[in-house]
Amino acid sequence: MATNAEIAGRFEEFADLLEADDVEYKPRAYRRAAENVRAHPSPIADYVEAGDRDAIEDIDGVGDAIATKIVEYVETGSIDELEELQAELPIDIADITRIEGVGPKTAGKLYHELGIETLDDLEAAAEANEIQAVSGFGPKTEQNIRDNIEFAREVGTRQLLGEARPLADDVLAELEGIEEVERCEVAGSIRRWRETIGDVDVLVGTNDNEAVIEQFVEWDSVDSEIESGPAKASVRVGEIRVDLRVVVPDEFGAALQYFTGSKDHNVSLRNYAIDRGLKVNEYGVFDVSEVDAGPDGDGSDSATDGSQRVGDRLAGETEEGMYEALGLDWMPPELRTDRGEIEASESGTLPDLLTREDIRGDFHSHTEWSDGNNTIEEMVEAADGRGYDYFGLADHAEGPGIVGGMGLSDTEILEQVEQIREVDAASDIAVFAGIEANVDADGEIGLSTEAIDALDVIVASTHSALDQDTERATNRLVRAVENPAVDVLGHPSGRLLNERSGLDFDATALGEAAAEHDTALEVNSNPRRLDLWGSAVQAAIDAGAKIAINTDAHQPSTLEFMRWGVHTARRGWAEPGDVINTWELEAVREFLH
Ligand code: DGT
Ligand code: CA
Ligand code: CA
Ligand code: ZN
Repeated sequence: MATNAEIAGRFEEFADLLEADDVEYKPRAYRRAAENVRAHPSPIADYVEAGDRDAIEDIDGVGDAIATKIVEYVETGSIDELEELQAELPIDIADITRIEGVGPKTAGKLYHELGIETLDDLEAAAEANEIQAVSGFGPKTEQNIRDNIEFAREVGTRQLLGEARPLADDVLAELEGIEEVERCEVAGSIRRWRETIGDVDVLVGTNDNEAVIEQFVEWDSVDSEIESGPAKASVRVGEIRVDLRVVVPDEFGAALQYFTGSKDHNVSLRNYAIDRGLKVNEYGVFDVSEVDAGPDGDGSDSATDGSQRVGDRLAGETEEGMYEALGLDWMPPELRTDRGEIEASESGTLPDLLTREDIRGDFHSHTEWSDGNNTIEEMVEAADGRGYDYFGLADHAEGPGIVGGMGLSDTEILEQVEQIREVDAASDIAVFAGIEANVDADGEIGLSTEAIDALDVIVASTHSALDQDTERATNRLVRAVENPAVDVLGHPSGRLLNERSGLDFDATALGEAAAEHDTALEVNSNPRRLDLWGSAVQAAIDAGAKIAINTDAHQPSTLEFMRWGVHTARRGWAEPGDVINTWELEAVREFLH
């Protein structure tokens, strides 16, 4: 059945193709619908199945015409009108528009002028200098296309964590329901909470492979079987590939360690073991000090058969036992990226990572005052319902990168602050009056002194000029962080996963400035952003900076994004004290002051 993400994807493609065809207004309506469909908390296909048309039209931005198309897509797997448009403009529009600076209109023009349909066509035309000859394009545009084509190719193949992880949770629930399954766990990048996922890996410990594999491939949600064998099977669920591996319960811990990766972590761990006369592979930890180093006894990685089970087996049933046999403390999967975790484990200095339960609040959310869907009261009520102690509203201020009329003027900010004060007085939790200001190309934020004085929280974010070089970008972000009015630097790079790479900057330099000026750096938890990300968080914390994990929610349901933000901060070695959302209200007030 079509997922919300797939439905949203169809409308995004629709919007792009209409725009490429120079149609006005409609693309914007389709994009808005796509965004709300993507963020909708329950499966829309269920409404279609139940014939609940009202529930579909209740989704913001979905009217009669779009609802009809949603029903058509869920029931038939395609939308006639979209297919006609695709026939008229046979462009791989999602691929081509992933190149920064190439939007749907440009893609349409390149198709009409040069017959470009695919990324390959585009690359060939750029190499042959054909693009700069088209009117409205120049050598700079052409060079930009050459520079970005590889990024565009690479990102098309990975899924967002926010889309893949809920599926992985469903797979686990399904496997747990199979009687012959003794143990099961996700592995691979999904267990490490990487922000994008190549495929979903799951592992089962059982004494009856056949029964488990049979029931797995027959699961209702499976769209097609890719392959299956005696100890593994791969299926496709929607756009996501799921790899199942099946092992005996006694080797579950070893397999879990191996298939969790990362590959770099495993390579370092193997070398660490070899130095100590041990061998680690997907079957266990073995003492090979008494074993002749045969052709396969050298700790090589070709763990494919029983010849890998050599020497005395010291561990393998549990993952904790695997690390223990190597003289190491168990490491949370988020840390397994080969950025010093093995050394820290050996010396007993692994971080005491923050958890979901440590979070007491959120500093960055939106209401209908700008582009959010709900009132101030509704957002605060939802935050209260999550058990938070404090909650910050930060609607968009007007400024560079913000659609005209959507952001708040200084006067409107003062009006909104008054309303927020009223809601705060009537509410059980502390409500911060905030704003999301816009960092211009030079790092200035352009708010009036009156507005700055009236506000509790100023989140400053970049929404424009995202193609600056590293030096300029770093200077700009440092300048914003140095501004005494700024409390939090919002989504520092401005990247959109699978869409644009955003600013490249020096995370250590930024972290040092943030530490010096008491400005927190945001981990924006929106699964399309996850900005900052693991390595940048780690560099910032090492430089002494504090982190704020924010959902940037535009409706109550996306306060749930906190899950992605917390795990991303954990990938950056964040301990509770590093993250201001874990602090008590008084400490937070002082930090914001
Ligand atoms: P992905 O799927 O691209 O997001 O990334 P992973 O990390 O899930 O990679 P995947 O699915 O190819 O393999 C799952 C795990 O299996 C990986 O994290 C570590 C382990 N693994 C796979 N290939 C190798 C290898 O050649 N050497 C070692 N040491 N481990 C490997
Ligand atoms: Ca994987
Ligand atoms: Ca895999
Ligand atoms: Zn925002």
